[in-house]
Amino acid sequence: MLQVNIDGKTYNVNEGSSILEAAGKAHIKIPTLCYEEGLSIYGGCRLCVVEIEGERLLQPACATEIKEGMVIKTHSPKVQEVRRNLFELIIASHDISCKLNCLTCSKNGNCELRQAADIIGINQVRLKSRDKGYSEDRSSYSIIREPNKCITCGRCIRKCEEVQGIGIFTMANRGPATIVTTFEDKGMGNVECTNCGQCIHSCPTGALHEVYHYENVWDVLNDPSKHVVVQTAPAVRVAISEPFGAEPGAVATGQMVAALRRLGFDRVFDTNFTADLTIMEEGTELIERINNGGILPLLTSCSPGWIKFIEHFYPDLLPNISSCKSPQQMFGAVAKTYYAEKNNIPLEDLVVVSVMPCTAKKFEARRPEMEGDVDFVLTTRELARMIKTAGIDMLALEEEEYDNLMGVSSGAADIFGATGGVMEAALRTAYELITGEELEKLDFEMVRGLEGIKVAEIDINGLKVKGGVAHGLGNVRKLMDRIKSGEEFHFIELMACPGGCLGGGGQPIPTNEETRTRRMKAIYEIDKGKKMRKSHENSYVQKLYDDYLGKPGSHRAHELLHTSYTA
Ligand code: HC0
Repeated sequence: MLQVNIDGKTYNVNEGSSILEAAGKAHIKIPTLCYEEGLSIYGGCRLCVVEIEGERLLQPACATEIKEGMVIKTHSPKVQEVRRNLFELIIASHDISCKLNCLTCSKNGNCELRQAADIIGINQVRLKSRDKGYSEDRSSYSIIREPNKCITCGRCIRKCEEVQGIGIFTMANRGPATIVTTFEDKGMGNVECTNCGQCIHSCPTGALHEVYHYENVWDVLNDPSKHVVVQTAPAVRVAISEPFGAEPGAVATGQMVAALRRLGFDRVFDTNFTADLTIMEEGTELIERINNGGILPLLTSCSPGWIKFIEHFYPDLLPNISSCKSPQQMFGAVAKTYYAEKNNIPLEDLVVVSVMPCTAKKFEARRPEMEGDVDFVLTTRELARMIKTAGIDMLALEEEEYDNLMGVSSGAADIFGATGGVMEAALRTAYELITGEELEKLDFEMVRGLEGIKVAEIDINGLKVKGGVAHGLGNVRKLMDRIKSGEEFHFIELMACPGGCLGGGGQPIPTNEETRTRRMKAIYEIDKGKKMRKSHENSYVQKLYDDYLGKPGSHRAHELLHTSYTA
């Protein structure tokens, strides 16, 4: 422990801490823009400068390590003046047509520039905002980049490179002309972007945001000739209440369902229903591959960011990918056949909308292999915006139930939203279907939690089934390299986003270590509270097989629920 004096008070601080960390522990807020927990230190914005006794120059708190006996002033007049000047320079390179009112900006309500302005005490902006004149990058199905709002903090660059292990962004030009761009300025849709949207969580301004579908959804909701059904992904229910002021991890399933009905959706269904269906199909595929000497390990196929990643970086492993469509796409396929036929709804009138925690799901819905299953994909943030725009006080609503037929699901489906959840759900079903015995302990703790890579072995009828789990594409890459170097597994779950879907690029801001942890806890509590906790016990899924699909892995099931990917 080291002793330091911060703003006149003495603190004991862990060796190796930065001034920023030490101040944070002392509940002193120092403004930052280029700093983000979990990323390397850049020290570029300089907004966090502090005064250190005995040093002539101010030092950046994020990049300066605490030394024994340091005397630090975090908000002295000198510090404040320098911060105000620096802030004005940053603002001058940002498109502030919003004048920091953020009326039309995607970061309305959580712009870090606005938050920094509050701490610094900005009451005037003397420099004129420079029109950089860059055009928006609209080349991606999932993400829009507005370079005029970029303040070159470099967080998106570091997130993409250090956490996701890809690196599609780079700085170009020098001095005031510096910008963040993609390789040869090709646009995000034309480089190795996986559409995961983690860069959106890192962007302190509105320079990165999802491609909005909510206006299209308003249009169909307001068209009386359309029958509009909606599905909600497992991880949305534990995050949707955050934009309404609730604590992260507050569960709002019933209120969300009620709000969706008030928005005008004709039926409110659950992606969890097809998550249970996925377990039946993927479980069958796994058992077949094990029994018939098929290609192993079987790799999950539900995270579209991961699918894009394997196509770009490990195309030789594509035969290992499960042929199952993701639950989102299975839902669309079933809605446009089984549901439409059962209810005599002409296909031209039926619109399928998804609410997903994920930006890559927008890309997935447009993939030529399965285009048409799902019409529009809203992120959790977009849904919150629609509910607010309709004047609905969501948290005050009485809870409502999903519609039947495709709205009933098991706890195994709920846990799909957390890293390790698909593996656990599959193990619960595989064990019982193979052995014919009831599984005594349903909780597979060894595949839970936020550790980057998890490995587990379970004995099923004498066969030691080895599973692997990785989340965040940086970890996914490490696990893929282990497979390529010969390590043997039977089944591997891969999710593009840190924490799994609960940390998806479409989730409310902030999405960080704390919110991920709390949403994850909520997901496991939902599962624990359910009576039905295994996918194969879902009677509505069984009915779908009886009425329409035959049995898992049938010809009809393959036509509707399976696909293939090519690099
Ligand atoms: Fe997920 Fe999914 S669990 S990918 O993370 O498998 O987005 O929540 O909807 O499709 O069910 C996301 C979340 C889903 C799908 C499901 C899977």
